[in-house]
Amino acid sequence: MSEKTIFKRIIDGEIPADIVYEDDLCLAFRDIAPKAPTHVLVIPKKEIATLDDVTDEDAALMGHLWIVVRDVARKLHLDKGYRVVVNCKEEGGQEVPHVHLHLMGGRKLTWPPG
Ligand code: D5M
Repeated sequence: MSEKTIFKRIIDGEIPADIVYEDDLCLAFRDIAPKAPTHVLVIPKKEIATLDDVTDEDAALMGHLWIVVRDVARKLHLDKGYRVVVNCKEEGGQEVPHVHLHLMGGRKLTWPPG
């Protein structure tokens, strides 16, 4: 059996996280290595490794994550704007194999990313 990911351990309460929002379907917590003054990860509680592993049946869940991103951005006063990033698999720069949305804001972000 494969080991739990770090995010599954956060979901299960085995390691601490700075949680900013939680409901039955998802969790939002501050990134441990922030790339912007505000950097939050929004993750489904369902274990899905990558965006490439999302199925049609996950459509409502994935839509919910976007609504949570919007609400967390409002809660954290990112009224000037923000960026949402999903890294997918190796060439996309994904390190943790549990799908997550990066919500970043609090400074002027440059484009394109590296
Ligand atoms: O991004 C994975 C992100 O997960 C990366 O920005 C660091 C963050 N991370 C890793 N471990 C933790 C813990 N324990 N708490 C909070 N944030 C964490 P990726 O898109 O996979 O490269």
